[in-house]
Amino acid sequence: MIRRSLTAALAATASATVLVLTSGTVVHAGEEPIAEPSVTATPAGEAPANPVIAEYNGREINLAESWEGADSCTELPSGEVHCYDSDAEALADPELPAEIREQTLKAAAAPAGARAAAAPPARCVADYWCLYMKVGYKGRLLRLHSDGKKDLAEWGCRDKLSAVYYWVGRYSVNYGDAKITDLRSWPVEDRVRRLDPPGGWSDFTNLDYPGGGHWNNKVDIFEVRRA
Ligand SMILES: [Ca+2]
Repeated sequence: MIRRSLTAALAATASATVLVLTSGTVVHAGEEPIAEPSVTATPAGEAPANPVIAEYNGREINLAESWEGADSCTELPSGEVHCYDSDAEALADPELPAEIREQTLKAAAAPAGARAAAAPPARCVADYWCLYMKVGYKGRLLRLHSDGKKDLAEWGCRDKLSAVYYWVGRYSVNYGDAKITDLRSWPVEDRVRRLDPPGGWSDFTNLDYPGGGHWNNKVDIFEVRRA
């Protein structure tokens, strides 16, 4: 918690000014403030060094280059990534944990009224972060599960994120939160925002961006934080 509030304080303060932290520590102008290690992200316009290689229709595809027509992709517990042509195919993947499949099917089978309140939007599955490339939970969908920072360039999703949903199927799972980052060039600070589940952000054009504007098509790093 201390680390998070320190980071927030740093993020809120321009690097060029003298920082006076609540602890009394003074960081002089020109010195590097102590913050979280910066994300090793792909420079804009360059091909990522570690593109995500996924399995799609029995072959390997490089997501950083192209999704090659895939409708959605899922990060599986094994660390493998599978891509699909349909929601049914994604749900039927034997590598998707059975509890997640059961929770998702149960919500889909609920009566319409209850379903509207309880079920995740199209193609999202329980206990996953669902990242949509178009507003209104549309477009290509990336389902992320594992803890940590994802360089969206490696997934072919940089500057494309338009909506996010996290539906809690099992409250025993530590769902934590997520952080979205838009990398900026010095001296402008990277823009960071926390997303607190459960729930969704259906339209990033309505999500306020620091200093004006919105978050649509800006996210470079998506960090899943379950710890
Ligand atoms: Ca960006």
